[in-house]
Amino acid sequence: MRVAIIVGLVMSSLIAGAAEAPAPLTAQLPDGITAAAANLGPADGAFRLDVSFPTVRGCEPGQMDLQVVHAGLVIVGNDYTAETRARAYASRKAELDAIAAKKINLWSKFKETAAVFEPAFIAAYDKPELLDQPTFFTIASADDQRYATGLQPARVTRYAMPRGNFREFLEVRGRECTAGTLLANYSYVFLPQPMERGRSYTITQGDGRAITFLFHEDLTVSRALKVNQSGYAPTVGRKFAYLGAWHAGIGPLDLSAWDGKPFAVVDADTRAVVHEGRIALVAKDPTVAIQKQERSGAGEDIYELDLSPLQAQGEFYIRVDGLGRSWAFKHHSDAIGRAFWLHLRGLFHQRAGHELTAADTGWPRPLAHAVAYDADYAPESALSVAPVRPFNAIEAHIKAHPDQQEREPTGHGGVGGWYDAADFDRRWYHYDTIFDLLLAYELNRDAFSDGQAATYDAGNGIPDILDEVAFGLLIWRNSQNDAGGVAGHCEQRCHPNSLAAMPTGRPHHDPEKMFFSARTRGMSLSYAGPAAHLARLIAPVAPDQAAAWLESAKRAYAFGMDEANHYQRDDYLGSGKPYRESDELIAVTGCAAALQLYLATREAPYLERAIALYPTMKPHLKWPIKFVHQDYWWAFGDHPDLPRPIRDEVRRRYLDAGDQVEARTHEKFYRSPIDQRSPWATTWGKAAGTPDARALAMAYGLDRAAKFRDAIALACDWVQGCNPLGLSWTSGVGSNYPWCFFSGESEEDGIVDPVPGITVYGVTGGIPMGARRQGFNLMAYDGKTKVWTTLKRLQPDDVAVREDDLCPHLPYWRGWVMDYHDAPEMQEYTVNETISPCVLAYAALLEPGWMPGPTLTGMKPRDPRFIVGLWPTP
Ligand SMILES: [Ca+2]
Ligand SMILES: [Ca+2]
Ligand SMILES: [Ca+2]
Repeated sequence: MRVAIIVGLVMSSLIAGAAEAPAPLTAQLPDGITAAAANLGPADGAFRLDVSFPTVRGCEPGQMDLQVVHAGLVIVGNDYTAETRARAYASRKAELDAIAAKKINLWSKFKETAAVFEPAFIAAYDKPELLDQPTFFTIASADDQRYATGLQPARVTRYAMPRGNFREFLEVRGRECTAGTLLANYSYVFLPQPMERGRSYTITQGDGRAITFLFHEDLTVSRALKVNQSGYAPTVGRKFAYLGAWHAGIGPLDLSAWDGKPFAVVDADTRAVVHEGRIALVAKDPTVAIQKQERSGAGEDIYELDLSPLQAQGEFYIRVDGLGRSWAFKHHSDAIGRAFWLHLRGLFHQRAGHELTAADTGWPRPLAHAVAYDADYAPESALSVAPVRPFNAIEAHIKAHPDQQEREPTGHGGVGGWYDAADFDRRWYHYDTIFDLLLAYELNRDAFSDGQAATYDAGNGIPDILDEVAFGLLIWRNSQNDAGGVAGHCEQRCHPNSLAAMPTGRPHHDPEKMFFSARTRGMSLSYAGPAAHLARLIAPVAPDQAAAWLESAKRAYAFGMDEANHYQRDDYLGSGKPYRESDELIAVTGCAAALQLYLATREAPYLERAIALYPTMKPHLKWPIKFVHQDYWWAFGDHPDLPRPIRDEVRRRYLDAGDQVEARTHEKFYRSPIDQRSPWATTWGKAAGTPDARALAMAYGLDRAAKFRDAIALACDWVQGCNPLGLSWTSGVGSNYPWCFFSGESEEDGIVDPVPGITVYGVTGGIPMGARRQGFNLMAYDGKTKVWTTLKRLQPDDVAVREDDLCPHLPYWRGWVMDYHDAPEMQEYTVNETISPCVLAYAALLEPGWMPGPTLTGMKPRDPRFIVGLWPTP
């Protein structure tokens, strides 16, 4: 670890951007405000940021931040990670240089370096203790006479939490990479006098850092106001913004002064008021009981701002006297459209085995993983796990076949499908994504068109959302063998870069080969259903392609229905254990495939087979396979040939599920469809809310009830900003989104603004161990006693901490760690758990004929100065 090199990508880019002039305005400025005083962000991007940003002086850009809560309270952010590391290195330079010069293996060097450096860092990390002392801060104003001479705060409290990762050259990797936590300190500065509209204030700290900002309710965002940062659909009945704030580490911030007070919805261009309402209390610090533990849900008193009566369409913000404004949002079909488009982009950016060109995206990347080889391992599904897991199976296969040849001469068997997550595997679970896209299309056919996604799929006559389905299925079609069998897993022998062999974490730097799993009956039938479904949907516009998909589906079905092809091994890969592929998976996917082949061909034998298989399918449609929704298409639409009893039974089940989920959106909380009384943690993407909206979308597809559509919209609101953190959980969507998540491509593409369209797992209800040790406290590990010791508490004494690990007591939905190194379970994502459920939810609300405009299709990475999420709100 060469600790001297610490100025990361973010910092250098911020410096580079600082000299540019602010973008031109489209909106009128309020009287008496000049553009220079306001320091506005751009108004002409896909999301307008023409709100006032603070101006930082006296420290490295990016290491300081200011967030306004209301006229009497601002939150000053300070990050000392980089300078502390530099001082720590200087304090032990001779020892660290000596270790660096040693001829020992890299892992030993890493450990020896850490043993010297980490205590030095902890010793050097002293500034934060000043950050709750009123004498450390002076607030002055050139245009508010009350502050002419500079005043001290009435009160200051502080809090510390991780805000991302920094980058550093690591010899153990031989390159710069993400190495640790950016430690953010937040000082809650209670002002001695409330700020006045239109005045600028400078807070100067005892360490020489200073930050200047404007207070004006038309230009200054209050972080206590939460909106869907893309916006709301005019066609939806239930629309809300929220007011609430947590006094970090302490409890709900008292906002009762605004209870019953008016709010205005203001046109972002003309500043005309288009709607007025009154702020109303929803609940005082409501509790949740997720994981059977009753605790504060948001750490807030939650107030609502009812936007349901809003009639005007356009781009607006909410304004509240003495508080500030919200982020800009649309009340227009584009509000749904642009979020839908970006979620679909998330899949496009996860596409495997092909190049993303600069013509198609502002985040291009080269070709990778276009080749796949054959191996003989069992693909994993919800109903089958083999005794040897795929990584080990592939490793064994490589050892046994050192002369591995490409599967086909052209070598393009690896094209198609989506990277699962930060890793590059394509797997059976991705049929959930196929399902989401097919359902999206079936729900709302008139909303989807060719050219809508603005990629190279434009102009082929096929609605682009179905091109995405085709791309997802292509990997499996490419795996199809002469007998018709299809693989269900395309994997490598290890996670990317486990062997430290990649120059960066980007896909095209991955030297590991991809291997198809064995062709099994269950996987072939899993493929046959959606392939036939796709063929049916594109037949009117692309008959040749439809015929090819149908022919492939028929062959896969024939393979899957033939018992002679059953995959079984007496001694699976030398494990000494037998393996036999799951009969349950065959029953479930066989029935679904037969039904889809019937709907595509109207050939009676397929229907007869589907009806015969239904009784064997039904008992398996429970957890863990429930989420595959294999029986849904029996109930969707009104096919007179399908037996009425089956249709009614399936229909009832999905409507009941939809009713249960819809009921949750009436709880006195943020109206998400998430079960706030669930016995399970909100892991694996459930925190996004949109996975639960699948049940709503399916119910909506059956009876078109407005209550289901409205509840889907509330799920969209939750994931895009109507949540305690006021955060959009999707990169590129809205104003305030995660910037540092578990994606080698996004982290190492040289672009600060993250790859768009990625919805992270989010809050899981716990604080990951790594963040306890390096984010909320600084702990050291004794390799001899194997004990962790807290060397430095990062929280002040007045923040209640837990006895066992000194971590703060956090309300459930505040346990947010934007540090993928230490909290991968929050900063991971997958195409099927987070991205495609968002596509589906927004697709259900999309207006017929919607097309993106040029600011969206031409979307480029945001100037780092305006990446709000670099400093999350505590
Ligand atoms: Ca994976
Ligand atoms: Ca197309
Ligand atoms: Ca990036």
